[in-house]
Amino acid sequence: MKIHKFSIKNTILLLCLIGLLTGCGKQEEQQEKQTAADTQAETTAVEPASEETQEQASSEEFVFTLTSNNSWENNGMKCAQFDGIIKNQTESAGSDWKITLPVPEGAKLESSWNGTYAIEGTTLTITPVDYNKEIPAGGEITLGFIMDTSEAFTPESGTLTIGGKDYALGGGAGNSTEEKQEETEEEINPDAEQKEVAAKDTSGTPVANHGALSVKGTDIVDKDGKVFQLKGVSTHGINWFPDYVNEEAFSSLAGFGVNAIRLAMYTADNSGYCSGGNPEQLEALLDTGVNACTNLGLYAIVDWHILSDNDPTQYQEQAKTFFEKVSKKYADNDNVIYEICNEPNGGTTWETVKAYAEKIIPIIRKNDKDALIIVGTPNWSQDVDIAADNQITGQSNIIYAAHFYASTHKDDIRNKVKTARDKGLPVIISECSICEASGNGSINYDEADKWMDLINEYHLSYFAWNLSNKDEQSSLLKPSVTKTGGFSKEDFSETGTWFLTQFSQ
Ligand code: IDC
Repeated sequence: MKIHKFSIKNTILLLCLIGLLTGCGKQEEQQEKQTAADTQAETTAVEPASEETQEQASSEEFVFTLTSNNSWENNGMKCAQFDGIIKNQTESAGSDWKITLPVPEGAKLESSWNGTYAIEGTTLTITPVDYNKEIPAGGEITLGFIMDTSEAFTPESGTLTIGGKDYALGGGAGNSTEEKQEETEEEINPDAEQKEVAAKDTSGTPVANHGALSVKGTDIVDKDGKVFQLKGVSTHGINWFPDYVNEEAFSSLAGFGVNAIRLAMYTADNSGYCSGGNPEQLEALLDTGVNACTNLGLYAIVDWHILSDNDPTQYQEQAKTFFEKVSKKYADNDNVIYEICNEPNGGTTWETVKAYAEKIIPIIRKNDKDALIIVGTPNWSQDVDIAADNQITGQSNIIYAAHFYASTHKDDIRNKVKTARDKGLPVIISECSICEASGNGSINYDEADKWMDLINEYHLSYFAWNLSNKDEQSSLLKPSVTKTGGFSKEDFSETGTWFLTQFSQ
């Protein structure tokens, strides 16, 4: 990844172009270093390239950081994603900003966000959209774009305008030796940044082989920095189907290729954690589930399953206490993942969910510095495109939920997932099935296959709803199957049988 940092002070025209070499899929060794902490460091660990820069940087009023952390080749074009942050370090709002960057001839924008983008000739102009015309005092705005060019491209000069004043951005003066070295490597091996996907396990448990997971760009990666796909099963509400939370059940699922279990604990509804259920018993049951996963080397999601409590802030205080407790309990477990709000719905906006997440995430982080945290999105975890326009910043290992039920959710939701991914949002399908959104109704195999194509194209992690024999289409077991572990193929329903085929691939 390369970081280009531009510093602006009043009428002094100043550019600090600084490179920070951390790898971005270049070399395996570098990938290993690209841990959550590194990701966090992307925008903070930038060292001034010279004493002169350092002196000037200390009195910066605005700081514009442009990071290119993902690049690939498509039809002979070099495609790269650039993420920008403009920080306002003054005590008054900055307004009417404008960025112009020289770009190579023929450059084409694939997608862009949080700005109005136009390429004319060899100049890219970025101006605000309605909601980010003003950069609040002490605040920041983020923007980004994916651009195709015929040659690998590193922005080295340009102009930033804030508050009606023009500031020229000089070119390349602060390039560190490290960055030059990286550029040379890129020229020699233009494919070096292609993603490496973890190979299918042939022995050992998933956790033994892949260790602590983290989020890198839009992907979940394993301890070796290789793109990793969770193939999981979600329990039904453990409040109602506690008997399936056992090692024998999970072990037989693992035998079919499952590497993760989602422990769904309803918060509201009848016997929910916050609505009449017994919190101690539910916590003990979760613990049984997590321990079973740990013993089997499976990943485990602790799912705060909001549903009829449409808005996660309804039980926010309980959520705070709960996540404080569980993150302390599982701080040393490499296999535990936290899902902080299953499906916000009923008109709950992304702003509300984001504000909730921004309260819960630091509570988890106090105990567990690097576990994956899944954040639900509005409309029953469908609006990942909206979350993509206003992502949670300053945190690492955050991934956003998209859920589907293939008979109901089709191209409309797949397009949201594609849009979100194009905008750089890491997405996880933490719940899905192939029937209707009711959890019942008919199966749509054509749509299910289309979903699976998308899942495989993006190496998305997915979790099949639900491990029970309840008489509804989404149950993975036949209603007649009364055992709660040691499942064989014949025990699975039509839905279950379809998922078994996917898990085994
Ligand atoms: C459904 C169960 C059903 C239960 C109901 C309770 O399948 O047996 O009676 O919840 O409200 C979701 C939810 C998930 C739903 C599922 C199917 O996350 O809790 O489970 N679904 O409706 N989102 C979309 C579909």
